[in-house]
Amino acid sequence: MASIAVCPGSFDPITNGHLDIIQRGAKIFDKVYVVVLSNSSKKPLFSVEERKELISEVITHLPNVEVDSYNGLLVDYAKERDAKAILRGLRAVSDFEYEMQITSMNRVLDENLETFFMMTNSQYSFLSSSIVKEVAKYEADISDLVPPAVEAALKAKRMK
Ligand code: COD
Repeated sequence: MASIAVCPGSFDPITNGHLDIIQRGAKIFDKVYVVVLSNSSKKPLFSVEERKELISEVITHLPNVEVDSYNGLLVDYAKERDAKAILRGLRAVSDFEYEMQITSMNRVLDENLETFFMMTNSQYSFLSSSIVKEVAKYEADISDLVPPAVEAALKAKRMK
């Protein structure tokens, strides 16, 4: 039986930290669905379609990874895809409480869905979409933080 994982997030926009988790996950699972979902506590800069487009541009070298979006609960998406695993990244202790809450809620909603955490690559431990958006606003060099397509998209947003 193929091992199928869902890697959920806001991805507003995708960073090298996200990409690292996706690439490493793609070596472990037969199939990984990267799914853009809504986080009700965040106000996104990029539309769902823009976020999906950026993700698809940076995963072309990963044949077993597919990008998608879903308007609903993560557990329902996982069921639709027949996925038994959720893949998440952990940066610091500060991530732990939030991830624990999400994981516990998802387990209440579907006890058969397991969440797997991958520790960030130390070079990305400080990296988040929010921090990238913040520094990009001031035209800082973000070429080590995001793929070139994302850098260009952030620049285009600034021009608007
Ligand atoms: N290094 C390693 N991992 C990283 C890095 C980095 N530098 N940056 C981010 N990550 C990890 C995050 O820790 C997270 O695991 C993942 O990448 C995605 O991060 P974000 O910030 O893009 O996504 P979130 O945390 O906003 O995603 C939250 C969801 C959208 C998944 C959540 O709100 C959700 O499931 N929404 C759908 C509704 C639902 O089912 N709700 C019930 C559960 S709360």
